[in-house]
Amino acid sequence: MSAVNVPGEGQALADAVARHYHLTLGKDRAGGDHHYLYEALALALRDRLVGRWRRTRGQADDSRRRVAYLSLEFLIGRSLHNALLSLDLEAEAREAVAAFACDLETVEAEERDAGLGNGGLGRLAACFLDSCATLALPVTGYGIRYEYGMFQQQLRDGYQVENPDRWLRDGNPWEFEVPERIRRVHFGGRAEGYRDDHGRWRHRWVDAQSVLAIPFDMPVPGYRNGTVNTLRLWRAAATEEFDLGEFNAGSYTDAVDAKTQAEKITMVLYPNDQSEAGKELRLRQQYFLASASLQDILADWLAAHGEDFTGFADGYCLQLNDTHPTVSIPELMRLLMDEHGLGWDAAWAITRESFAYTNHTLLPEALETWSVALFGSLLPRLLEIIQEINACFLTEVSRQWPGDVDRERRMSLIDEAGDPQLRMAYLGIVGSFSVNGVAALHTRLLTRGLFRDFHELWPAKFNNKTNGVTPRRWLAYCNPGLAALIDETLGDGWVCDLERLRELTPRAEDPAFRERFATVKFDNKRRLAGLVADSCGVAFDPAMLFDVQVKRIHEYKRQLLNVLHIIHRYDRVLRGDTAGLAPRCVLLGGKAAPGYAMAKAIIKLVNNVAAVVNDDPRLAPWLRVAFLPDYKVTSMEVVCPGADLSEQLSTAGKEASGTGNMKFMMNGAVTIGTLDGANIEILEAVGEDNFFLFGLTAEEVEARRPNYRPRDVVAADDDLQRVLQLLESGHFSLLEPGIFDAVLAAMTSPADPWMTLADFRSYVDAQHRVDAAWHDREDWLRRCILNTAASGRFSSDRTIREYGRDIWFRKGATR
Ligand code: 26Y
Repeated sequence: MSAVNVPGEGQALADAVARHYHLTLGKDRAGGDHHYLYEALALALRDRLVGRWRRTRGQADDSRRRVAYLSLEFLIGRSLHNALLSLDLEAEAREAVAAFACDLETVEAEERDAGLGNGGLGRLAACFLDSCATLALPVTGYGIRYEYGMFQQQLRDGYQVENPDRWLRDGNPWEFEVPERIRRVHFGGRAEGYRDDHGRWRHRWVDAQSVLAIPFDMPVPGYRNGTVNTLRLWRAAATEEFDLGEFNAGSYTDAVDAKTQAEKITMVLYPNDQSEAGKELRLRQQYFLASASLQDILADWLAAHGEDFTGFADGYCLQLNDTHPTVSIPELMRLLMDEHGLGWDAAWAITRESFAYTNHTLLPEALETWSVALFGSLLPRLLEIIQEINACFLTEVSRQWPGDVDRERRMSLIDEAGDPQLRMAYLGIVGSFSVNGVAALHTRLLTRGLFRDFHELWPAKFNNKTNGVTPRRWLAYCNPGLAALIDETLGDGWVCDLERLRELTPRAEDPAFRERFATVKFDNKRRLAGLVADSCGVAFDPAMLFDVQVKRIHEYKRQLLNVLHIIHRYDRVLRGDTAGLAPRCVLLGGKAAPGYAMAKAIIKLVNNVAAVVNDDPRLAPWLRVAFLPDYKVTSMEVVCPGADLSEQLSTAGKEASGTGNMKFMMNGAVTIGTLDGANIEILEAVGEDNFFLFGLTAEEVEARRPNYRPRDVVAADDDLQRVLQLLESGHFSLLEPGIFDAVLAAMTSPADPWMTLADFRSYVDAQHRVDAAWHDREDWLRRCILNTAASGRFSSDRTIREYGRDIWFRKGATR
């Protein structure tokens, strides 16, 4: 990571910042406004990216397959430091802003997070773009430029309150509008058949309303390699002639109304992580992204190859980030057939060989379905195409399994039980040449469960791509202390070759190295304690164990298990049973979907427990608890370097992969977790001695489910009884009796899908092992170092290489 400073570069950057500050923004120094300084620095860096961007486009190799990564979410966070790191200009930028009597951190704090995603899936897309650019792969991200990103979370009396996130209010210096590539997207109307001039039977979409799609490009810089890729985000706007037509007809207000209707499409990100809403506007967003992006891709194809689409699938791979953009499959069919005159078979062969689909969840409530009636009224021509795809597909099924009507019903793209529904995941499978899960267990569960029939039909289509995270943001940038220590120990080069962290393994035995690692961790804990003090008003002592769980709030992630353990600890201290306890600061954070009552109750519970614990002086030496408000990408950049213990508590078989787990590991936290998602691979990489494992396995969970009796579990466990008693007695809800009744009822119900109480004992025992391990400081440090050393596999560079090798650039394609 060592800075290779080009002579004069520092002065050039300082001049550029001053020029933008004074000339582009028209400010003088007297104002001392940090925001303008941020903008000036961003513009100066952007200038340096633009030439590389042009060169990257110019060097596009036509013999190489290009990839479009289609995603409704890109959770990119801040861009300034990422640009600095990529361009290797941090020291120069520090000097440039010092001329304004400002430090770089203050300037960076002026940037708002681009919160264009909910959680894991959206952040994964952002990490992938970083790896693609760093590996110089021709990958373009396509997404939506939401006017309002993920809501801002506030806590009022311990309850979550949502505030709109107008992240673009002060402008976005990183984006370029590209008006010459505006597209037109249609909704409504009807499909009709007609005979064309050559007497061929064709289809067209008539009487539709159209909306403009305006692209905004964000640069995606590779790490010190001169590559700059593109993230193209679409904004919706009303068509001019629509406006004008209404205006001439004298109905100005109707014209304004049409404009707001059109713009509504890209107004707001749906904050429902993993729970299907079935809202028409959401379908509009999906189709808007699909149609605009495919038109954009086809325009490039046409410019290079004309109307000959024979090689299209060799030229492009279209990667679907979950089912959200899967309407792209029938849309490509429509464009090829209706707009470009291809026949069904040719269009289908191209489509099927172009798309690849990634599944990110096993939760039934997150599997997208669309009412056939709604879909047909909004996208009538696409419904026809899907029905045709389904008819052909079911013929294939019946050829394979003659007479197996039950299988046909199971596999149909349309669920006919009740109000007919389109099964988007099945459409994704049928219309793609590759289907992947995001961790080994997840892929296995998919092929044995949800997608079993499809796996039997096309076993070769299915593959696993275990997730990863970008070591640029999640180590080099967020943990400069550790990065410097690694630089000094291994030399540079590890940031793009993360397996080299393995070379740290023998250093775990070196007391001097352990001490330096400890110093870095302590500094990071101080920084995290500062964040907690500022945003929660709770004092965390960096000498105590920092125990952290940050992620979306969801029952399957079992923040409740964490709370039960906190209450158990509280109870022990009050009973004077402190033998062997490690003094802990427990931090939780995350957003609940606004309509998810149980998740919101869990937030309130954490806050109430925190209030009781923190107010009791007897607990001060043993336990502090805080809930970090408005958890986002930028928070994680401070949280993961400062954690000692990473809580990964999902019910086995429910978390597809997890990626927060990888960020903590990379930064030298030890995991306490279940055998779920990528935890399993983390455990394999680091070894059982360096991972606190607990809980039922996925198989055990399913075996236990039919005769699960939480009351028996409680009866057999004194600690759990006391914990539940404290909850039931209203000890944590004195002012609002009964507010946790629903939480208690859910946990103690035999139908509890998450089986929280089933894992309580095993979890508490694992926590005791954590305490014991903490007391042997040298041993603990050894574990931390070994976690970082074993984290190389979880670089998204490795993941992206695998996507490249097996999916995007696969040789001798069975495609
Ligand atoms: C249909 C809609 C309501 C919906 C919106 C967002 C459905 C799902 C989602 C988000 C899913 C998601 O974030 N899944 C996560 O993907 C990560 C990246 O692969 C995984 O690490 C994580 O385990 C999984 O929960």
